[in-house]
Amino acid sequence: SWSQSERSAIVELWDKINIDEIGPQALARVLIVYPWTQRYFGQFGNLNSAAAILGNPKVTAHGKVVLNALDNAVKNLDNIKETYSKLSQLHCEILSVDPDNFRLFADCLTIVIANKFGAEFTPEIQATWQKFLAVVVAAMSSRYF
Ligand code: ZNH
Repeated sequence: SWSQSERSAIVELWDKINIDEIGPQALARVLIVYPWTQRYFGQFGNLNSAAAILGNPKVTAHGKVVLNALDNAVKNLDNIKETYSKLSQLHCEILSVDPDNFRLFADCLTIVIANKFGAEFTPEIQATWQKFLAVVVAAMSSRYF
């Protein structure tokens, strides 16, 4: 459960995030830093270099999809597990995405946010944000067996 200050830290940070900017950067960073994650995106075309990944329109589009899905978690802070139940099942049974990748994505997202907001992203806000993402990662992993 969340304290009032945790809730406002998450919501206030989230309100400042431009999904269309941060989503693509976070997904691109996962694909660059952890290149084995490219295996899930065989239909995405050229992922042969960092520049190709950053300029790939399918990566951009999918980064927006993933970050838009995070909006559901922010809006359902008390019910994140249930909110992602179907999505977790989809990633497990249909997409066969290794759940370790959710943590890699969460870490890259935090780094992109730190890079974007600088000193404004204080250690206290980071701690709360990472707690939030840990709950998201657990929820995304909850239907794996
Ligand atoms: Zn994922 C898909 C979310 C992570 C891989 N995804 C997806 C979608 C969503 C998501 C919403 C869409 C669905 C439908 O259509 O129905 N994700 C998500 C989230 C997260 C994620 C929230 C975190 C947090 N993913 C991820 C990762 C990976 C992935 C990390 C790898 C690496 N996904 C994926 C794929 C897909 C998806 C492959 C499919 C795509 C296409 O087909 O287009």
